[in-house]
Amino acid sequence: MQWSSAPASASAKRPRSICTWPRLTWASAPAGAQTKWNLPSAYPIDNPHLENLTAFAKDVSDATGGKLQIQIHAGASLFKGPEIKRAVATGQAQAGEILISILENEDPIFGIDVVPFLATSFPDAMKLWKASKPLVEKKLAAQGIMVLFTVPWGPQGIYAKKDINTIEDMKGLKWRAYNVGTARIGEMVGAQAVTVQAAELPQALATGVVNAFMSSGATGYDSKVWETLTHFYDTRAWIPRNVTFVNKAAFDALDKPTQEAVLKAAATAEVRGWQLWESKTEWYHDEIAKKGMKVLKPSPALAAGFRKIGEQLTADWLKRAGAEGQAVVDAYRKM
Ligand code: PCA
Repeated sequence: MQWSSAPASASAKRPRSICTWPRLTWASAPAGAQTKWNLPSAYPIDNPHLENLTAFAKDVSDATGGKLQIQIHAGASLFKGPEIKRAVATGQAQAGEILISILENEDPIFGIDVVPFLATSFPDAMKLWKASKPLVEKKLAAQGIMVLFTVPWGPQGIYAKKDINTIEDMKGLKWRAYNVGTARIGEMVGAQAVTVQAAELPQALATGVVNAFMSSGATGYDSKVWETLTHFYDTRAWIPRNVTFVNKAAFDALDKPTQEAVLKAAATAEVRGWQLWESKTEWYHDEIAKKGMKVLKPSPALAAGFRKIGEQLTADWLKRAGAEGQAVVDAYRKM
């Protein structure tokens, strides 16, 4: 197999049987030829998501005798997080990994994992994925994208530079958001919300653009949060997920055994990824504590205040997602 970014005029001269996708063509090549895929991610190389993606690429290479090489690009080095889905849909990258909830603006179903308190444990987050998977797959398939696997982050807590005992204490914070839901929380608590991708978070903290945010222990650790902030409240409000996907035309251009190797390695990666995050969640909390962060349980007042915000956000989400979203939530609750 080979892929080339031939201009339209050049591809027009090629045989009609080759598969075309905007800006790219995939043509059958002699057996034994090597195919190279690029897989951009927005997260740092030592994050468990990247550890898992690197192992996935190795599994694929091993299983295909090196016929399919997947090059992982960490830290938003090839495309920024919000650009990756489009890059894969248009074939600028063959595969990619994104935080699925950054697509919530496009369709509420992509934000089901970040509805507060809907699924706060790893087994529940897996159930929620199973309930929503057919719809998520269908919506991405309509854009020429095939889902390979999904992997969670750690549960989300609040980082700050002072005691947060009640929701009122969050007023006026410079609140870093990473998707629609976290921006909305910032607005609801009277903070100044600004969207900052994880790759830019260390700088936003260092320069004082933000002084509070919600995320996992891992992203706090990756951002060396202890250099600027002091408190982490383990609210376990939701478990966001990343999804790794592939341009369907690129996948279809592979021979059958290579396709099977990709799917098998993807299934293995999903299991390994969930295990990694289950086992590392406490580790991250311990590590940020060792670096000097106060890792705290939310006070009953803060927890209650957050529940209320969660209820409002859940109601908003259900309204936007309509009957389709309600059906997924009903299916999840029956699991
Ligand atoms: N880390 C990513 C998304 C969720 C998480 O735990 C971030 O903060 O951008």
